[in-house]
Amino acid sequence: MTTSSHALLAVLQAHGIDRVFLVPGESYLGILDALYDFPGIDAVTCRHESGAGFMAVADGRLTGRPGVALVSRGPGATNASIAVHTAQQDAIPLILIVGQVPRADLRREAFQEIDYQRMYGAIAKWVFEATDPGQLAEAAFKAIRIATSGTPGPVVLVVPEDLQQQQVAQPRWIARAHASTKPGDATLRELLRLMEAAERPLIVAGGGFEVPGGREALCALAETWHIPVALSFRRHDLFSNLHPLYAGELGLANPKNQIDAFRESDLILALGTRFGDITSQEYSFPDLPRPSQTFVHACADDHMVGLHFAPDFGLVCNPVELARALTPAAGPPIPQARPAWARRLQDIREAFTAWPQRKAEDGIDFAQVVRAVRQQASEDAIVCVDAGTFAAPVYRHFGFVPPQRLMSPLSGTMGYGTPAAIASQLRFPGRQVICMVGDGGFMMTGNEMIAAVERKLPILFILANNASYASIRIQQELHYPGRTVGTSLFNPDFEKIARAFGMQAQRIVRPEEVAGAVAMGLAGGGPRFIEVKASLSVTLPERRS
Ligand SMILES: Cc1ncc(C[n+]2csc(CCOP(=O)(O)OP(=O)(O)O)c2C)c(N)n1
Repeated sequence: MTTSSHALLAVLQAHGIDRVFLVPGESYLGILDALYDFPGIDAVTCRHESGAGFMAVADGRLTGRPGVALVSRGPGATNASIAVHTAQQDAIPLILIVGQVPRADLRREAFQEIDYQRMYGAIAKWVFEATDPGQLAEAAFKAIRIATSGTPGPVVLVVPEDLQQQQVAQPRWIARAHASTKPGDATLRELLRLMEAAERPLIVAGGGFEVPGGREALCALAETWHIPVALSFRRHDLFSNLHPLYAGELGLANPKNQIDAFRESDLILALGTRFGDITSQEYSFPDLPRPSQTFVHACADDHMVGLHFAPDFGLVCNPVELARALTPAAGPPIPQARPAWARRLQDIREAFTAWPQRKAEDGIDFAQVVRAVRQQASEDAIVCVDAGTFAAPVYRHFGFVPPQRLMSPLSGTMGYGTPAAIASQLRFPGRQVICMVGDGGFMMTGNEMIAAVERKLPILFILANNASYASIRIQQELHYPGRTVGTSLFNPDFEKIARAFGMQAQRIVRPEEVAGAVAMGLAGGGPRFIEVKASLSVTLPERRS
């Protein structure tokens, strides 16, 4: 016999979960107490449930296992909801464990009670409120299965406080990996025939390749067939951005000539991607509902295959296995027109991603900082970015080369960057972790930075201080020129804040200081902080006079 909370944690641990992120609460004291007996599970204490949730989302992304966050009922659960939404949008496995009022008080509008089924119903893959202590181990098992299968995503386990410490049988729930799925031989032959014939094929690859061996399989497929690769929204780190076959990311700011060129493709292999609204340029590429190209859509989630675009081949399968099955050992014949096609897409991408040469009068052009980071980052650096216009050069110009990683929220949420950096460095203590964050986003979850000091994590935090919610200010200037409201920021002394946290900190105001500051910041030895007086004007649209 064991307690119900021990049973729950034992199932999580048996599935490789070795870290949880939490803000404690009286509603889950029983689970916390059981955690005391699991020294193999690192409990990371956070300062806000959004921080705990974001760390769990980042950890889930890096491990492929569910990230786990534990939060209290009511206020804790509502604070954590931003991470549930992010996990859903980003397709990241997440388990959020929420304490709950005792069963006797359920649905009586008790203190801090919420009906989580209703609250999380629209954003979680599964919400389960236990009514019996014997259910916890099974619920943990199902949570892992559901969070990691199909399109990965968030699940919420709700545990009333009175059933957390009851005696139950030892758990026997162990998930075995499912046999991998790939199309039958006849379909594979047909696909190979299409790939041999296509003059202007294009691979659009997505998060399905974010698994061990996925990047290698994608690269081998592209190189063997000499097919250009476009990556889905913010999946820059799946394929070398410097590779001649890299055609670019389908994101928020593609130039028209690039999308026009993509339209000229005669075969699209959409592999491991949901092909959602941003990747599809608001459902305008390819043509909807019937693409003009031969359209192959392969995704592990049957709900996603053909959801927006009617494919000629809709394949519910493991995209990595498919890529391997479509990569013959001997190089296949390549149509003559293909090298010129690949070269054309490469030229467009190179022109678009060339570093800008701008002159800023009111501070440092943050693109310069990103460039210095690019030049000095290690080959396996993990770059964590928050939401904001400061991050635009990261997406457009950085040029990620695996195993470098880009940790950035597909959901576009502010507040992700700092917690993601903590989780990344905890997961990979030997890798360089760099966090870039705006003054807006930093004030949302920057408090989590204290964990870097506590645990001596050598993260480099770079804050772009433009005294503005500039992303929104830009939109205001575009749509309501000269009428800005609510987007100017009155800021504290960030350098002093970082020092007060116990970090080495530096403020830079001149372009000449950038390279040296980044070098110092990457020197290691503990967390370091650079506040950049960032130009606002270079990011704003030109005023029409
Ligand atoms: C949690 C959250 N709230 C609001 C927004 C809307 N939003 C997107 S970017 C942005 C401004 C970001 O400001 P800052 O962090 O200073 O970066 P900047 O754009 O100035 O570079 C806002 C308010 C959001 N994406 N996420």
